[in-house]
Amino acid sequence: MQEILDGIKHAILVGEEEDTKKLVGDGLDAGLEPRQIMEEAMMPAMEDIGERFSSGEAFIPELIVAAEAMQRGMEVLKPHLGGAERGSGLVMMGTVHGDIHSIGKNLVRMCMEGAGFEVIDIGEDVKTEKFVAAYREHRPDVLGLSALLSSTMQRIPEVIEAVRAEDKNAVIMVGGAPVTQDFADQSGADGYAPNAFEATRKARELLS
Ligand code: B1M
Repeated sequence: MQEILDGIKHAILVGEEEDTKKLVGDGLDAGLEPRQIMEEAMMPAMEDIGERFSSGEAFIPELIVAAEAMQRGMEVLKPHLGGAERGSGLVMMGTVHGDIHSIGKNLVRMCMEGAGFEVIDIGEDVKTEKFVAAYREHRPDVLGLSALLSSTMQRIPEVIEAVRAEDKNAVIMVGGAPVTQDFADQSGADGYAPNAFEATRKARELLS
């Protein structure tokens, strides 16, 4: 099993999309849980490439090919991400303005869909006005905001304030690598989750 997990991590790191898909499938066939594949192979690969980027050993093209391989692997996992408990309700999510990171948000979306939520994904680099307009149009039960940069997470309080001006009862949850529970509380969010699995649990909790 460890061999498969190591293989997935390596395939993502070197951006081998076909190998990643095959090995994720092999892992599932061998009885590995989707969460284990995610937490013990796929996420560590992204952390590793991020550290290599920080230390100057990897560059943007390497981040991009690793991200593509990660996304292909996630597609294989997607049908297996359903939870035992079914959620219900409409969730709308997007990554804040100035931020094009999509993988974390996509994973949260997949887990929520797997758990029975209907999810409207309004994409990345979403301007505050677009969040408000989309909120007005869809009136989701939960709005999810994602941010991956310490700079762009500063947009979160602004989006929350603007959406609450539209609907003071809007239920809003936030997440992304630099976001913390403290930051979420200070921003006025109703919920925070550190990862996609917790995000699904938190959305259920907020709707119950
Ligand atoms: Co960028 N990047 N990146 N990047 N990138 C980071 C985030 C960074 C930490 C890398 C580093 O320096 N070590 C760093 C940010 C530093 C900081 O601000 N703190 C960084 C930087 C600096 C940049 C650029 C500025 C680089 C440059 O151009 N010089 C640039 C910015 C572009 C922009 O947005 N304007 C940039 C660009 C890119 C790529 C486009 C090349 C690519 C993204 C491709 C894509 O997403 N389609 C990329 C990547 C791949 C990364 C790393 C390596 C991986 C991110 C990722 O996908 N992680 C990342 C390093 C790292 O994370 N260690 C890095 C895997 C993913 C599953 O985890 O996104 O954390 P994550 O999501 C988790 C949780 O956070 C949570 O659940 C998810 C799943 O469990 N979560 C939520 C996320 N959203 C949530 C919402 C919720 C709840 C939970 O509720 C609504």
